[in-house]
Amino acid sequence: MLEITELAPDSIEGMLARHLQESPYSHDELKALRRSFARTGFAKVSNLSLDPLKKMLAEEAMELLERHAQRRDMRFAETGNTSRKLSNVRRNDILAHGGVIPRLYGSPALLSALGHIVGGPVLPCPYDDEQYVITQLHQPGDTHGWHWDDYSYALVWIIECPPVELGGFVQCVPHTRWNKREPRLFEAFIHRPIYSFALEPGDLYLLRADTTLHRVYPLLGAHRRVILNMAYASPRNLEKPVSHETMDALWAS
Ligand SMILES: O=C(O)CCC(=O)C(=O)O
Ligand SMILES: [Fe+2]
Repeated sequence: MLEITELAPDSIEGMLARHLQESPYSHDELKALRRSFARTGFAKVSNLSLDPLKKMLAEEAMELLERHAQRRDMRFAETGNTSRKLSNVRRNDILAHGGVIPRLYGSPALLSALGHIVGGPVLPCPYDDEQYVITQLHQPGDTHGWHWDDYSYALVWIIECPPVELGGFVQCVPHTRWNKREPRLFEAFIHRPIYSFALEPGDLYLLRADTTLHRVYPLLGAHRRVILNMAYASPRNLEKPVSHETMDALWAS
C-alpha cells in the first residue's frame, strides 16, 4: 500500500488520503454511523470527501453524461418486474474518458475508511463492469426501481438531486435477501420497515446493497437527479460465484 507521503500532495488520491487521515468523524460519530449502517443498511457519510474533490468529481460526471449517456427503460423479473427508467454511463466509458472517478475508486485510504464503518474489509469489485456507474434521472416518472445489488457495498455520491417533495429520495428495506428466481418484494415490505432518506447535492451515502432492498422514489416532474455509484465487495462476495443478470442488462451497450 502506498504511504500518504508517497502521494503528491496536490494529487486527487493525496488530497483524499490527507483528508481521511485527519479523521473526518469523531469516535462517537463513527459509532453512530456504524449503528445506522447495521440497523438500516444506510449511512450518510458526506464528510468522507471534501468539497474541492466533490466538485471535480461532479464536473467530470456531468461531462461524461453529456457525451456517453445511454437511455434505459427496462423491467427485471429478477427484482419483481420493477422499473429502471434512467440514463447511465458505463464503467468502461468512465475509465476511458474520466480521470477523477477511476482514481478515487481504488484509493486505499477510502477503502480503509469504509472498512471502519462496515466493520470488515471493503474490496474493489472483482467484476470490472460493476465497479462504478453514473446514473441520471431526468424525466417525470424516472426511477431506479426496487432492487438489490450484486455486491455488498455501494458508495453513492449525490451530484444533483431535487428537493424531497419532488421525489428522488432513497428508500431501503434492510436485512432482506435476494432470491433471483423468487424475489417476493411484497413479503419484504410486509415483514420489514421501509426507511426513507432525503439527500442533497454533495451528500455521500454508504449502502449494504446486497441485503438491503432499495430504490429511488420516482421523480414527480422533469427534475435532474445525478449520482455516481461505486460498488465494493465484501470477502463473502469473493468466496462464492456472483451472477450479474440485471446489471449486465442495465449496463449493456
Ligand atoms: O441512485 C441511487 O441513489 C441508488 C443507485 C443504485 O441503487 C444503484 O446504482 O444500484
Ligand atoms: Fe442499487
